[in-house]
Amino acid sequence: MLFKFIILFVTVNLCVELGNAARTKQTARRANTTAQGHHRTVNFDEDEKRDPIDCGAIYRSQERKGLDITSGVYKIYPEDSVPFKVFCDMETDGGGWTVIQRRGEFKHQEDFYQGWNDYKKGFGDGRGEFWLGNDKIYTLTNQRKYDLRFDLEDYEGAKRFALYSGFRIGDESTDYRMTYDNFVTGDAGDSLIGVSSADNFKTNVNGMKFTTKDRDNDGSSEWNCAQHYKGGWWYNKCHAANPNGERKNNNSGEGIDWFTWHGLTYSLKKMEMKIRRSKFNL
Ligand SMILES: [Ca+2]
Repeated sequence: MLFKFIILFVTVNLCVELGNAARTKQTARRANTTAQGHHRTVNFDEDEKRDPIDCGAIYRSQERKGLDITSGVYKIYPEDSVPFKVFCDMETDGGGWTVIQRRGEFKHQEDFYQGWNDYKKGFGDGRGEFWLGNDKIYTLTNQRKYDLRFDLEDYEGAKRFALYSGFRIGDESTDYRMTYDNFVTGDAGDSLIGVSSADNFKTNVNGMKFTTKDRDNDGSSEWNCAQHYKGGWWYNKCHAANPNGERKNNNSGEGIDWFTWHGLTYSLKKMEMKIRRSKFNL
């Protein structure tokens, strides 16, 4: 009996020791990761050794294996997260884009006038209209440095885009505060800044928290911008771009608007938001 107890004691101790060793190794690896952080944006070789953390990694992996690279739904394995499915745009400007939002004319038209928890978790159909979800956007944009691209289309079939660098959002404790570094390029113009100069019409949304009809974090002390403009967004007071606005609503600022292209009384036919690691094409 005593002998069995000693064996058990030794075994338990050994397990604890092994556990500690594994943890130390993990910590070391994490520290290493942080130290090399700035190299990661261009080093895709490293990503070959693990599950793809985004659509860009899938693109490079398929490319290397000489496989077809088609747009569609893929499973990704972001760091510090359970895996989830996303729609990958493998065509636009070299492909590798993880789509985080889509508006368009589909059989099922999604309601984007939703509450905090809906925007937190995401909603809609990944092959149709959807919002990926603020928790997932947080997870994705905090792995590396990402670009954000808006692809727009009007009812005449004209297409324009806008590209931003360094797009990132905070977690729920920050109310999903959004920041980016710069407007890079795009013939749609920069409507995330909009017309911010006028004091009573602050449209610059860089640094703003997320606002929904049931959670007011915007820059207006007079009203809730999400209620006012029928969406959920990083509203200031309130916006010059309303990607989650109401379809076919041409009232000022209430539709799917992009001020620097069609103003605030033209709700666009299509809109997509997608992210990709910076320097993907280098
Ligand atoms: Ca308000």
